[in-house]
Amino acid sequence: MVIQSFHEPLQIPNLDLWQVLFERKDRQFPEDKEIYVDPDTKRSYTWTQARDTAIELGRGLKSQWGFKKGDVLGFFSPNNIDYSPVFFGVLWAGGACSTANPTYTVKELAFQMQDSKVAGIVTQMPMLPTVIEAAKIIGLPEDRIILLGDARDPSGKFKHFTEIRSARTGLLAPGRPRLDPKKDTSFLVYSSGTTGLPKGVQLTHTNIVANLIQLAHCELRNGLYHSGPPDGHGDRQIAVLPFFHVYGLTCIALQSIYMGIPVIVLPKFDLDHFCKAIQEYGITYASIPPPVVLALAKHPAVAKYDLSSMRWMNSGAAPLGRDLVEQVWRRLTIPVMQGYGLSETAPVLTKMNIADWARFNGSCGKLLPNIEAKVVDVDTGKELAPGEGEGELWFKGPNVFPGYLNRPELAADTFSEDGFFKTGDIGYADKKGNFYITDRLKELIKYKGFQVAPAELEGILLGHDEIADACVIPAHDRQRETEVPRAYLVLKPGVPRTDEKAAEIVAWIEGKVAQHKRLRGGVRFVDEVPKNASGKLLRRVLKDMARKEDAR
Ligand code: 4UU
Repeated sequence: MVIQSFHEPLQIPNLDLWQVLFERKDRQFPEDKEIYVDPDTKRSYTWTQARDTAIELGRGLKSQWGFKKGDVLGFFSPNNIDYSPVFFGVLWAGGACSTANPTYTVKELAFQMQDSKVAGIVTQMPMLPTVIEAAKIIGLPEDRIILLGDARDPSGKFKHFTEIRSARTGLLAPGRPRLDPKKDTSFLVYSSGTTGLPKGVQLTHTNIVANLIQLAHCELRNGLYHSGPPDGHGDRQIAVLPFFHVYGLTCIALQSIYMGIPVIVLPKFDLDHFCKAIQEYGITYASIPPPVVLALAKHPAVAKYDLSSMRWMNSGAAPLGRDLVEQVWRRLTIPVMQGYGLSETAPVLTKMNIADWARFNGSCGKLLPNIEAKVVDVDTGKELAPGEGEGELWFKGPNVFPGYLNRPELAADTFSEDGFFKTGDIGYADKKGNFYITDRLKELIKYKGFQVAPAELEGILLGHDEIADACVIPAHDRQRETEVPRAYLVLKPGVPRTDEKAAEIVAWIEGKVAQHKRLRGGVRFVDEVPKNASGKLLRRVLKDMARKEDAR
């Protein structure tokens, strides 16, 4: 049974993202409205400044690098107000952006940049050494590394992006290539999907355009997203979610310029910095992951600030405990509403309506417009009606990606025969159409909303001299409201199964992976890792074991 959205279907224009953001005629806010604001340096971009910076950069990339339609620029940077104007430059030139986690190690960065065949990488001074090493590995010339942000290279060797520009001629400079919004990629974000290593999720222009329109429709209906009068007293948001991840990318970096909502851009989450900015700028809403909800519910420092301007918050990217939602409400009278989505769906699929908030705590909301869903029984393949029970969640809609980069063989496992995307998430819909996520069928681990691919850690662990076999699964750290990776290991004969050995392995892997992939759930030694007759890891058995252990 196909579950339909209760919203009326929306018209999704056949335009590319640049056209929708910068060329549409029905913009509801003035062009000199400040959109991206840095609270520390006070530097900002208005809508026009973001557009003009992008055109100049796009023209510069074209004339100086020969950057053309289909080329890819890699991003390796924490949030900064320059981040979006730079990716708009790439979009202007008809290219795509491959956004990477700026805490990646050299190898992790090289993997993604190689896989997406970047023509260049944009970064900031503190990450420059990592980028230089990664560029060497993939054979990218050093003059294709450029900088954004406030710090410049004192030696002058690495150019700032503002040095790669050519002045625009006329209001909307000619020279943009013609794109096919339904086919051409705008962003390549990386996700491990249901199994294996991270893969490039090809988000088309239409995928992102659709999600901006779908989301805006819901939030306007909720009475949110006021772009406000020209003097700027509309909604204001704050970015602690990173722009390299699809949640921060669509819901903050892009939605703000689409709807004309100023966004205070923070480089990372720091509770005091976050609360101070909310108070100082009268922030009215925030998209956040569950650990930030936890901090708002419990951290004593929150009491030092006046957060009364905040009208609502959206939590997503990982499960959120109902009691935390209640605690935030009691402490701050802020409703925290949930959304649910994936990199592969650009990202939002379901969203809570404000009218449902108090009654359906624990739900991640209802289907966005133009989205259809199925709940499919994992054992029988039966399609379940709302209220009939839980199964794997499948979705179809204009925001669903066409496939993984260079991996056409994955299509058969990723999509059903009738074109539904199989998420690998387990959940159900109630009779009112509210969705609930209850478990995960796929391998993925989410540390504070960040993806950890077990296969990647297992591959590294198997490279350890003393490890014979490995299986990594999510454990639950309730204190931090997050999953953490835990390794079940078979040691080679004669290697002692001691606490020291466990600590040694945890420390060994720390040097090899980005911070969020560390084995925070620890290491457990076992005689064998459970496998089925054909040798496939039975993660479920260990996941259940971990669940029992963590519940103690
Ligand atoms: C339980 O994390 C994301 C996208 C997050 C997002 C986007 C818009 C959240 C809210 C919102 O409004 O993408 P990925 O690809 O990094 O991870 C996707 C996975 C899902 O498959 C699911 O397992 O993250 C998990 N997830 C959630 N789990 C995402 N949202 C939720 C949720 N509850 N609300």
